[in-house]
Amino acid sequence: MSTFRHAFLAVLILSGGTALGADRTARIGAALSLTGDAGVYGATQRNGLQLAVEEVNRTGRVPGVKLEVVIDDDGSSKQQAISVYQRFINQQKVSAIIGPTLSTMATAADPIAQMAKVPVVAVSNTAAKGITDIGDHIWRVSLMEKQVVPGAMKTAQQRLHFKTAGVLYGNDDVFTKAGYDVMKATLDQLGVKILGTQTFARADRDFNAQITALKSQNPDLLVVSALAENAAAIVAQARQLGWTGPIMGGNGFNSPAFIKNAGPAAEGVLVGTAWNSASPAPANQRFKQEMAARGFTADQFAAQAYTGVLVLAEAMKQAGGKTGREDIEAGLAKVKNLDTPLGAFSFNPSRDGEHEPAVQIVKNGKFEILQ
Ligand code: 1QQ
Repeated sequence: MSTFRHAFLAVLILSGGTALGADRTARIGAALSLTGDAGVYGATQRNGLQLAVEEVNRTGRVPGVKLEVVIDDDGSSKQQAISVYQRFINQQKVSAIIGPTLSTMATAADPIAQMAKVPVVAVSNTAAKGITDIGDHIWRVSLMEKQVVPGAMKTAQQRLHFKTAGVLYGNDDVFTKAGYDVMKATLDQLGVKILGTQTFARADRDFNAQITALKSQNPDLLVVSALAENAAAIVAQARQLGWTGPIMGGNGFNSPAFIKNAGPAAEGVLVGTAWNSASPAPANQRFKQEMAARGFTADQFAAQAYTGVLVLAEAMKQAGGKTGREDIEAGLAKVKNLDTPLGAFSFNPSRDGEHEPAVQIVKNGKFEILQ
């Protein structure tokens, strides 16, 4: 396929709704994994972005400014993420970038935005290292695993009283490795003995050897750091192999696609989450209603993407409706206690997001927040 045709097929421009009297267009590039093994995340991220852009434009949230989001697919690949960033920065001349979906792609592509002084708002990267520490142009909405996992594991331990664990993690992905580091540190801190640790690669489909090895050590809990596709296969295979004990996952599990693909094996799986879907706060209820009205699945990734657009809109508002790269950056620094579906959102001095996390369990084929 020619590059020319590819660009037309891959790029989707969202600019729904028209603000009265809008005289400036702020173009934002969103690098999402729409195909490849992280495609399940990108699909709902796109829906969240679309809803937010429509709302911001319809309600005239940034007086005098209309948002336009250019969505491009990174194919769940580092090289493609770099190309998408280069197009955003040099051809489409975006004011800011949202994404990319995975931390692995962010570590490869964000340095390009940093060098070009283009603000990036990460909406799903959870690795502690290699994202906002790239430099002062990188911001993030998504909570890191270290902000979510310790509390979630503590809650799980209070309920399940586990004393030992077996751990399985992907060792060729920035996020799954970072998630493992936090899980290990937390288990140590909680006095849970790790009886065995096994690894896999993103391309693996058969986890029988690793699960059998862990099961033979008879731990109280199985802990897994994996992306959604691998997570579903691991959980399904663990149940097939007769693992009846509790399973706790990391952020990769937070997609409804994990539940769909794992089927009944997903029941009872626990995972910490950045989105309290049960929050009665009006911003969250409105978000869920509007998603449902469009036939979209509301999940954590959609809520974070939606929040990313609100944060950028707020930054432009704080910048007095200016939409230049530097203006947005100055505005981002002023975002504080923003009302979002994730709760009251603020950035800390390291440009990482802060808000309340939650814990969820799979019940009857759906995530349910543990109260
Ligand atoms: C990361 C993640 C993934 C699960 C996001 C989809 O947390 O890569 O950082």
